[in-house]
Amino acid sequence: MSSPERKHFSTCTLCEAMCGIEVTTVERQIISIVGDKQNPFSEGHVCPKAMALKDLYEDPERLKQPIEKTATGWQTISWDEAFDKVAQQLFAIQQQYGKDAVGMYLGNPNAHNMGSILFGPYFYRALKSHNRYSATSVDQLPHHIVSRQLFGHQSQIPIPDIDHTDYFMIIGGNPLASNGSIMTVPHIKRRLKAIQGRGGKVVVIDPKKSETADISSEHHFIKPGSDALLLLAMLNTLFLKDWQKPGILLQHAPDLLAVESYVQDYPAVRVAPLIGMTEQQIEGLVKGFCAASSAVCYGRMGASVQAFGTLTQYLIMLFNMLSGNLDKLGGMMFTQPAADLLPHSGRGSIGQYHSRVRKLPAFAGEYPVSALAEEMTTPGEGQIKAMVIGAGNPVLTTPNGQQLDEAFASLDFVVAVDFYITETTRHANIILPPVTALERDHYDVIFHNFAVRNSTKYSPAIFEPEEDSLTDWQIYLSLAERLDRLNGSETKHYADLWAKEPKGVVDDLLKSSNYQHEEQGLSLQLLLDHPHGIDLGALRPDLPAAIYHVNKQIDLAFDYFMADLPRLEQHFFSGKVQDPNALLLIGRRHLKTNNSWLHNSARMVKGTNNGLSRCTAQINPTDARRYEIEDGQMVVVTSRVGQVTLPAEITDKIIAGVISIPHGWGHNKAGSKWSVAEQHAGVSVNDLTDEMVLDELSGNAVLNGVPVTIAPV
Ligand SMILES: Nc1nc2c(c(=O)[nH]1)N[C@H]1C(S)=C(S)[C@@H](COP(=O)(O)OP(=O)(O)OC[C@H]3O[C@@H](n4cnc5c(=O)[nH]c(N)nc54)[C@H](O)[C@@H]3O)O[C@H]1N2
Ligand SMILES: Nc1nc2c(c(=O)[nH]1)N[C@H]1C(S)=C(S)[C@@H](COP(=O)(O)OP(=O)(O)OC[C@H]3O[C@@H](n4cnc5c(=O)[nH]c(N)nc54)[C@H](O)[C@@H]3O)O[C@H]1N2
Ligand code: SF4
Ligand SMILES: [Mo]
Repeated sequence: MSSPERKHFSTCTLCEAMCGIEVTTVERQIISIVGDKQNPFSEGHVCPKAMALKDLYEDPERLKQPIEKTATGWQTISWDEAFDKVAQQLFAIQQQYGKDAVGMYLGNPNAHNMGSILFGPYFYRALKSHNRYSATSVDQLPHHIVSRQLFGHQSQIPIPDIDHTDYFMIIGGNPLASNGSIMTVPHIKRRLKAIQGRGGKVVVIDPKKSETADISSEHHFIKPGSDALLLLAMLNTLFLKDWQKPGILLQHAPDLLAVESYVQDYPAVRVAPLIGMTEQQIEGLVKGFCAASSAVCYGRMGASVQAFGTLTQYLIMLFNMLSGNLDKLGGMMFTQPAADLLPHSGRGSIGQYHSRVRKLPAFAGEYPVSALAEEMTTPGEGQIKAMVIGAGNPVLTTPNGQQLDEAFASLDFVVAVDFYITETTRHANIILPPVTALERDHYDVIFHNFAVRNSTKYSPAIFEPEEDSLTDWQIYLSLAERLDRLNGSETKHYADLWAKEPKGVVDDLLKSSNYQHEEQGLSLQLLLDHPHGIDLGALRPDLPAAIYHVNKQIDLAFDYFMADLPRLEQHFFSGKVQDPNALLLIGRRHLKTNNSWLHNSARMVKGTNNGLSRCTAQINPTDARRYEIEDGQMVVVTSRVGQVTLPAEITDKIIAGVISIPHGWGHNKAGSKWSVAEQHAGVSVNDLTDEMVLDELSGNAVLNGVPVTIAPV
């Protein structure tokens, strides 16, 4: 008799949208993955990537056992042997060179992994190294700093109330491809159309007419990296026209109107030529925004990961406040998550200590990842001699990847917690592979905090763990316990942690929430009884409760943020001439990619534009004529740090003077092991991005607006 089919209700963890999925299995096989129509949050939505969860699960190249690099190649070893060896090596290196000699890089998938979030910290604490890095500093670091300063907690980030707004301004985000970021929002297209359906507007500001711009009500091209200027001019216009209406927000931020004095020097007429817009366009944006009964200005990747990313995010928040749209229905709103980690997590320290070589400030215990290579290669006390990589591929995802690749090769010891041999983990001496997402319990401890609607959902592992398989938290806890023992530290608490598991922490958090469902308080058990999740309602106005500062007031921190204005002046108005042949490099995402690591799924890499690989250099027809480049022709792109050769794709969707190359490609390094990805290698755009150019307020990398030159091969 054949085994029966079983249906499981779970959650896709690949991007931030938290789509509910219905997974059909027979024994340990996945038959199908479709959207869970009964999930109250995602209502059946999934994107093509959901099927990649199956591909990942089935991938014959995915590691399931620890492996060790030996003279004769990779050898499988037991978990115990692997843990012992790793702990002993890290301990020995720290004994010899000091605690900071072991560095750690944490990648993006950790944010989607409740085990790593809740129990990973035991391992970092056992390491006691200052050399901690993560993908945050190639991504959302500016948002954390703005929220830390204004609202008192790095993760208290307000979210666009997309379902109630009448005017949605998107600066440097392309949610139609990314499915939203710092805005957990399944069904984005439907929700954007709904804004237009109720007579509202979706306005996109982007150097490219992106997929989102294509369905917008208005799209305005902007010169990469100049968004801070646009925002300054928008604020200037707001005061000039006397359109400011902060209303009740003045009670929470009494010095809000003082913004006027900082933006005086930025009238639209001064700024317009530098950003590639007209005065009329700028005024029109402000007018439309202020005339709407509710409006929200939201900036993401393109606005954050550029030379003035932190200033831009700050000015966006000021604009929302001065137009009266913070903490208002249809504006930027705080969330009320059921399992709220924020009160139990670090509020985010700024510049408590500095990196050894370049003296860059640490934020929340992490240095900017742009400093990682130099910390490995510059001799002296505190030099990194060994690295731990957890769910990250920084050789492809961080600036000057080529240099970082070489730096990794110089280390004494590398351990990776990952299930692939990637461009980065190929440097490991030992790889510790956790199970994939569908084989572990899941609660979105981060993304409920960023969701456009309050909801709660727990997804137990779909499969019983395979024999001899471990999840991330079990790996981290095993290492932490061993390290603590070697260091002679207290280890009594580990027994409780093993028994409690991350899900026990989630249960505690749920039980401490004020939410009720059908007259019952929330708990893990209640969520297990409601496998599609539970809707907890729309976002609610939440000031001043949402503020973590003791005085319950928003701290506008003018001195901190406006201190960046002289640098901005210098950058844009000093008369410094740009290389007339430079194009400005920006990035892009495709619906079927996920940073660097879904290219081993044949389903995700097939079906590309014009028969070209997905990794093309998009340029405007004007630039193509200027440099005598034909569509599909190979071109060499050069920056201060490196050079890549890839096919050109000529499109008038991109503004002249700009070139777009996606990240996460470049699967052509000897020793990585994902054969499908290697057939679609592409090149790594981060061989062009510059680790020495930073958003100086935050130390965030500058991945958009990088000057490059281009020539046909
Ligand atoms: N030029 C340019 N560069 C960029 C960007 C850009 O827009 N332009 N975007 C930046 C952004 S926003 C980000 S977030 C970073 C991402 O940068 P990273 O986080 O460094 O890279 P990922 O490609 O996400 O790599 C994730 C790795 O984790 C592994 N993995 C997946 N799931 C799990 C898991 O559950 N557990 C463990 N242990 N491992 C797992 C995968 O096999 C893969 O090797 O890239 C950044 N880099
Ligand atoms: N399919 C898919 N989805 C993903 C990911 C993925 O790799 N693939 N990655 C996930 C991750 S880790 C993240 S952080 C999110 C990111 O999600 P988003 O923030 O939506 O990022 P992108 O899709 O890269 O869109 C960035 C947009 O900014 C524009 N841009 C570039 N430079 C500038 C500039 O200087 N100014 C302005 N105004 N615009 C600019 C680009 O043209 C692009 O349209 O996506 C997540 N979702
Ligand atoms: S949008 Fe796609 S990748 Fe993101 S959670 Fe939903 S199904 Fe997964
Ligand atoms: Mo990201």
